[in-house]
Amino acid sequence: MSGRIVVLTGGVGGAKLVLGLMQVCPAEQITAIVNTGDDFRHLGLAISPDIDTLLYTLSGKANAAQGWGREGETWTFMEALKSLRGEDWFLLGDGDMALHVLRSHLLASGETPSSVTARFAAAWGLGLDILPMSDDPVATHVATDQGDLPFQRYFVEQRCMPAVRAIRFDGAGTARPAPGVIEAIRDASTRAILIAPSNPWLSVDPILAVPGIRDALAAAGAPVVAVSPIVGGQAVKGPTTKLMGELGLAVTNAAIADHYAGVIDGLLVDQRDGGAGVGIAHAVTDTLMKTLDDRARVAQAALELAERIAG
Ligand code: FO1
Repeated sequence: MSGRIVVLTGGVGGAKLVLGLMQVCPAEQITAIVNTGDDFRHLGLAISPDIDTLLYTLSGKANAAQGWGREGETWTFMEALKSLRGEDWFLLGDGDMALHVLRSHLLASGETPSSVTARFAAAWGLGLDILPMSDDPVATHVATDQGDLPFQRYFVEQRCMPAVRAIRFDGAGTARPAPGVIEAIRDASTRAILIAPSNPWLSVDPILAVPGIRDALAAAGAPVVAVSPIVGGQAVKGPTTKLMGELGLAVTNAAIADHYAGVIDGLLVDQRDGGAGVGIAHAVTDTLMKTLDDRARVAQAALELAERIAG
């Protein structure tokens, strides 16, 4: 089928779905809109984890078991950093450092995050459009029982242990959608807009918080279908299950559908949970993505649900 596929993604689960999409439709038809709320400056470097996880995953360089960084990474830089008593809570592999150093250099030279991301995607021959949600800084912070934490301090340094009371996205109010983001959502040739099974509160909400994006999705001609991050009554990876409990939410697909109310037209749910209480158009499949075939199956099922909704 022709037509553009737009996918909103962040984190590890998101990258898996995009890789699945790459198996079922030409890369040139895919536009990924990526969360940049995880971005932060560390040791003077501009770090953009969700962009990098996607670049590594789609280029076959990712450390799949770890979910971030490169397969076969070496750690000479970290050993030297530790010997100098540098901050060592955030691990920067030797190969990974090339991304951070080059990105930081290009940004300092005046390039935009969009331009740098497109340059890296082209260098690795990925073929799809990878768009940061915004070229303006947006920083996810979590208010916890241990105080206010920038995202990486919560996620990595504190290993998501603090109880989350609230989440905010500093800079979102004045951030503009990156070039191409609104255009892709509104494109008449766009036949489906997918929200990957990323953490809705931590990885998708920052994208929806950029002024103009939520409204564009709500008004989009193409159906918007989310893939639920819940499998068998809990989220597969990361802090989603714990976070939902802390936010006073039941870990159900009904809660996911409620969270995306007004934005999505359909929800793809796992066969272990079924569609009870979802209330909007939905489809049921095995959404556990362990193998490449799994990822292709989930991507295909999401596209078929979108097609059914487009009717
Ligand atoms: N996640 C960790 O749990 N520990 C790390 O030391 C770590 C380093 C790191 C370096 C570069 C990068 O792009 C991602 C990195 N991540 C690490 C993952 C990062 O915290 C992301 O925010 C998560 O993938 C969630 O999106």
